[in-house]
Amino acid sequence: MKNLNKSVILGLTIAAIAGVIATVSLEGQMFGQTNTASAASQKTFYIATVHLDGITSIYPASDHPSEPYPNSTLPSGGGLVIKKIDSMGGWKVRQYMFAPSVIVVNQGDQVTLNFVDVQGPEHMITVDGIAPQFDIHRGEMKTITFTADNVGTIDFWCSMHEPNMRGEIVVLPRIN
Ligand SMILES: [Cu+2]
Repeated sequence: MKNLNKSVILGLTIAAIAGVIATVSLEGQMFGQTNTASAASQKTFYIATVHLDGITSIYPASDHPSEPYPNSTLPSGGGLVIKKIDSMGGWKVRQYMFAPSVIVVNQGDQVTLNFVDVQGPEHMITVDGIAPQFDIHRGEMKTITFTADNVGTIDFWCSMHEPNMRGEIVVLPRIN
């Protein structure tokens, strides 16, 4: 029994010392005393191509009021479209976009962007300074990898759906 107690006390003492060492090590990391390069992480994102559709009719329905066909012009470029009124009086407005459209990483991170074409038969995507224009078709995934070397922003866009199918990668300073 005595021996058991001694070994328990010894075990607790070792655990306490290990705890102190672990705490010191953690504080070292918090105050940036360790190698900052080792703190960079791998970040992976899936960015879908999507479109929002507002669907309505010039005629009232039991659960929806009538909506007149709009007498306005949206920017050209393909990203914002008003479909012609159909024979039943229905019409719709469409907006193409990336989801998500804002990506946040830290300087030094290894970044993987997986672009997935979910909606729209084709898109032509550029990631500024990272990937020259590439096309993607529905059901395809194209992967871009890079290291976020500089603090700032990196734009990406689809040239088939201007001016609004755009996104931004925000590279924040690394805080260790
Ligand atoms: Cu597009």
